[in-house]
Amino acid sequence: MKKTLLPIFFTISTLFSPLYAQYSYQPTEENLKARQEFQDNKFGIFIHWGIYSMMGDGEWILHNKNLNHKEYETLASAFYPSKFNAAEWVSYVKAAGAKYICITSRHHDGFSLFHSKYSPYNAVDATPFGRDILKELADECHKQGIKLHFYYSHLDWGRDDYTPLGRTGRGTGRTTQGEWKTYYEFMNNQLIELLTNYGSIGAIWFDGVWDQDASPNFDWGLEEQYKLIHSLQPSCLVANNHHVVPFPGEDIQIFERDLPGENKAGLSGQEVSRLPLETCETMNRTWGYRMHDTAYKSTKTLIHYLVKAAGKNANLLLNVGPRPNGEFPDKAVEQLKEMGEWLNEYGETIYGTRAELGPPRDWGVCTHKSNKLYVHILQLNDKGLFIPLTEKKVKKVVYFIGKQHVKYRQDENGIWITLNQLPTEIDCVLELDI
Ligand code: H79
Repeated sequence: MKKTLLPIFFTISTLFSPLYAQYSYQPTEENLKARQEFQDNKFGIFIHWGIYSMMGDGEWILHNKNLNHKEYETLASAFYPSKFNAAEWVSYVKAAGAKYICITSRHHDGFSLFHSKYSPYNAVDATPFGRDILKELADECHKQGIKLHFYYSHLDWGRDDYTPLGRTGRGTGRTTQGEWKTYYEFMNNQLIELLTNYGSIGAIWFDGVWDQDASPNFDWGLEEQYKLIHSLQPSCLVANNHHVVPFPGEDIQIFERDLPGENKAGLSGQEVSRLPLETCETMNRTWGYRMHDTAYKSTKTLIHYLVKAAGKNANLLLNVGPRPNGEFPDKAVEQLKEMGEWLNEYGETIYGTRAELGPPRDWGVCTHKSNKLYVHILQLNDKGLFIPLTEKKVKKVVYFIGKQHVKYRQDENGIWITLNQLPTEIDCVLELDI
């Protein structure tokens, strides 16, 4: 049996990823440790910020409106975020109970939010503000004990050496074609800067590989790039939002706007791997600041999303799109604070836990940590609850808040719980001693 499985495996992997079939990646000890810490952290804040924020219409405006990239680039000379205060950003993130920040070091428009020797189109050299946003943020994160991750776009809508043109950014007025080689070197040089000048970096979060979907044999040189990252900082986790199953060299698997295994937004049909997982989502509808997007999800919905993610072994990376002046939008600040208040009370049932996976439960999810199992009841119009828990012997069931005892009975099928009253909380958590 084993003899036949091997060739099948190789055939499949060769078919689907011809470029990576030969590459075996062995993560280092410190990398494996960083993965565990990443999973323990559970909650991060995504920050989409750049010169697009000034247009108040999201980070895709250059593509969406087919703007001329040279005209667009002049925005940089008006970028003066007078209210930018890294200490304030980090304190909002801490107040939210989040443990890390992932910020757009360079998005698809190509503008770098950090000082780069390899392109003057950056926050220090191209703007009157003249400050290295990432340096100030990194210093503050390290000071306040928040991990820092860098989003980095593989795709670029303005450079002529991002070639061939992909599926997006075809209307930005590029007339000449450069050499892929110089673009690849440029990216790697910037990655060296990001991993050398800003202290310890928790992850590099790539995005944009899907732009070359139409050329399946397109060689992004990921293997070498990932090796470069790991050689500079072995504990830095490599993530890639390519919307397919992870490639060798990647340390976590990410999902966009969906919980692992779900595909409501249409970007996540891929299988769920055994790597640590993360899903990113917006508070309103857009990533970059969009002035007319006031469709914020309720705090309850956001907390439910965090809990459901934990119940699927995934972290939540929740986005904020700061205003062009550098402030977090008021609504974002308010909701982050409310999430933090909830986590202050319930954090023990989220941080450091792992999912107790089982058949999907329409009422909620379960997480566990050492000898505690946490039953998160998100929606239940009944006092009765059944969990098919057979391997673990339950010794006690109490409400997590108040520690009031709850009646239960365990038999060979699982555990039958009878709640004292119908749940009304955002998340009614039961604590089971096992
Ligand atoms: O940074 C945020 C977004 O700007 C970026 N990722 C998040 C985290 C992003 N936005 N959309 N997408 C990624 C996915 C884009 C998918 C599409 Fe397409 C682009 C749909 C149509 C054009 C991919 C390429 C699927 C078809 C072509």
